Amino acid sequence: MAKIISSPLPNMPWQEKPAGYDMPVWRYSENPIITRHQKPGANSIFNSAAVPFGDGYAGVFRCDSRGLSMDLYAGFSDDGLNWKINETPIQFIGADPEILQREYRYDARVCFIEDRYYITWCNGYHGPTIGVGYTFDFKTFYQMENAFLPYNRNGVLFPRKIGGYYTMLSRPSDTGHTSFGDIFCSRSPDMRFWGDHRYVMGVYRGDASAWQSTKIGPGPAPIETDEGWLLIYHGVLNTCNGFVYRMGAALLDIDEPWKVKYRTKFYVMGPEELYECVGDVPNVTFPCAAITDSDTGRIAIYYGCADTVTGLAFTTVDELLDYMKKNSL
Ligand code: BMA
Repeated sequence: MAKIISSPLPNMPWQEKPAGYDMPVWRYSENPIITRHQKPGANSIFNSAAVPFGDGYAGVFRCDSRGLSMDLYAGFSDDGLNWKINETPIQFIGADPEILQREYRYDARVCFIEDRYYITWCNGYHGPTIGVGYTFDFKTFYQMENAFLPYNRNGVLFPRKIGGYYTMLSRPSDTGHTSFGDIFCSRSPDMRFWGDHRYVMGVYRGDASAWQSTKIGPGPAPIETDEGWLLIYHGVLNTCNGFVYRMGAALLDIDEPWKVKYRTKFYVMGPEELYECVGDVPNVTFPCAAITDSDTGRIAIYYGCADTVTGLAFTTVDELLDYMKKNSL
């Protein structure tokens, strides 16, 4: 068994793979775990992040209001399945007042590094860029400077410093519904000044792997394993009916994570169920968080479904690594 390098989490949500199922990632049978109206006043709750916190779990949720404004809300759960989401959005403090001004906030990732939970999200600042903040308790949230110039989305931190630097994946974009997108890696000594920008991987041009031919972006914080960083990412195909978002997996070098060792030619999960195919934006499965148990190699993936509700899916480190090695680009 490949080894996940983190802590045991024996109480994490889990279901065994259904008999006869031939995909490496399978859905929780009670999906969606969060419905569109779970919080009063919400139009939709999706593309959200969960982490172990205390004896249970905490998360940062994207809730679009019935005015369709996009904002981030803290939420809590005992079991990672049943969530209570705060009624009011996160109010960040700190930073320069100019940076604190909210245009829009969406698609948060949460990553525990050293002593705190960092939050990265798509932050409106004269166009989308990567907002960065942190919390110790999911009650008080501090905002820092944006990591990059606009336009950028999908800022995803690694859970520890690599070679002495905080390290972040991101996907440079445009002001709209970007029709391109490759994954890059950047480093920072202090979480404020980012540089050493390196290309990690891009869209696949050709029909052998068309599901990732329009744009790709990092999903959950990479999972450290004894074989490298396991990255779950999204890949997009542009069709005559719009974008279709599926999930893939890659293995990145442990010390130089801009070097890709394997990358799935076939998607590992895509929109199939009704709640993934029908909603405000049809045909979207968008992973934003993964929780793991180092003892068993289990992985639970939180993903947005059709930009409307939140689903949970399961896999293991061995399922993904085996699939990747057998079907690598
Ligand atoms: C992306 C982001 C995501 C969304 C996806 C599909 O550009 O806006 O939040 O899930 O499009 O609409």
